[in-house]
Order: sequence, then C-alpha cells, then structure tokens
Amino acid sequence: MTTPRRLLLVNGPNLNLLGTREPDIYGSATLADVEELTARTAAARGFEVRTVQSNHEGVLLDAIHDAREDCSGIVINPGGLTHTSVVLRDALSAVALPVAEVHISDVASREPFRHHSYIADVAIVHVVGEGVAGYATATERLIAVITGQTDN
Ligand code: CA2
Repeated sequence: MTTPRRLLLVNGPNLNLLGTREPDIYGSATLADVEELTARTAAARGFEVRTVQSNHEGVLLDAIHDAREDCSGIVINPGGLTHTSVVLRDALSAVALPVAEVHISDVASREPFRHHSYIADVAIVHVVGEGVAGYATATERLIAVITGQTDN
C-alpha cells in the first residue's frame, strides 16, 4: 500500500477553550485557528489533515485506532492527559504511526506535575513552548520524517 498523504490532528481535553480563557498562557488563537494552521502547513507539503478534539478519552482512542487505516502520522496535543494517561500512550504505541507531540506552553517551566509526559517516548517529534505556531513546526517535522527527509 502507498503511504497515505494524510495526518490525524488530535487535541485533547479543554483545548476547545483555546482563545477564550488564559490567553497569558495559551494565547488568543482558537481551536479552529489551530486546525486551519495545521491543515495549511500540511497542504503546502501535499498532505491533508483529519482533526479530532474531545474531552472524552475514549473518543480520542477510537480516532487514533482509526488512523491506522488511512493516515501516515499523528500530530497530538494531549492536553492534561499528557501527564496522566497510560491508555492514550498505549493507543499511540499500538498504532505504530510516527507521532509529533505538541505543547503550546513551556511545560518544563510550569508546575512540577506538568514535567512528566507519558507520551514523550512514543513520539518522534517534540515541540514545546512555541505557542500555537508549534503545531506548524510539528507538522513540518513530522512530514519530513514520513517522507524520509530527516529522521526527526
Ligand atoms: O501547553 C499545552 O499545550 C498543554 O498541553 C495544555 C494543557 C495542559 O494541561 C498541559 O500541561 C500543557 C491544557 C489544555 C487546556 O487548554 C486550555 C486552553 C484555554 C483555556 C483553558 C484551557
């Protein structure tokens, strides 16, 4: 089978609130802006993007499982599940697609409970603290991995 030119963009719990609360931490862009930026970045490289945001862990797991069928990589901001979710990590590991982990804020300089990520070692690309622009960086770097232009 040829490599699908499609990515799954996953945004975890509470990221539907982007642009409406805590602009000092997360900026003023909305989730729609993030999805549009990611789609535009991917389209410039000949990829399309399917998006999912949910406040329910199982919905995210199902979307990740489905990506096996027709996607070649996953860009994910797991939100707070980053720091708590073995099942999300297991789903990403199970589908065995290349993963780019994105965080809008610089989690390393925030509360200690945000310093550990269950996702980090199943991701090949990590972009932290670049604001919403980090989704574009992550998408570019993930596509470079998928298309063999680099190894990370
Ligand atoms: O910096 C990030 O992107 C985070 O993944 C965002 C999560 C947080 O739990 C992680 O530690 C770091 C929180 C997502 C909630 O997003 C909101 C956006 C606007 C207003 C309120 C919450």
